[in-house]
Amino acid sequence: MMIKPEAVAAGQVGRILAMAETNGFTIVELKTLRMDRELAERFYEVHRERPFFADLVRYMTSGPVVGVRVRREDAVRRMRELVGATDPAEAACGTIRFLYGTNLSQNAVHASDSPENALRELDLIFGGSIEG
Ligand code: FUP
Repeated sequence: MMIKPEAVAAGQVGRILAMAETNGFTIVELKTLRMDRELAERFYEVHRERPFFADLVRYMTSGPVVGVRVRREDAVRRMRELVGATDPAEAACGTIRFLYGTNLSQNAVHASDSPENALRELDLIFGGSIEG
């Protein structure tokens, strides 16, 4: 998962990490970084043709983000459950986006949507894999 700029700026990193831990995820690796345009474009390349792409890249490069590598059985599906719907206004009560998201484009966190994308995104942020 990744904690997005508005949530980092609002001081919500600790609370979001605590929610992951409380819900059974082990935090394996953390990295605070400022994405440059090239990295943000690669991270969201599936959305390159979408009308919101330029705004998305501008937002994701607007301040530091926190990359979070977690471990858990069925981690991708369960993290997406914990994160909630893309639009915080539609996210279920108690989800991270319900609690901390601002709007559809500033929705507090990113969560990988498949194991394949998780590997690709982890490689972009952390570079390479780790044991175990
Ligand atoms: P999700 O998998 O829930 O993060 O959602 P998507 O992959 O559909 O979208 C990725 C990001 O693009 C969202 F987190 C926010 C942004 N987005 C918009 O800004 N506008 C939209 O209409 C859809 C997505």
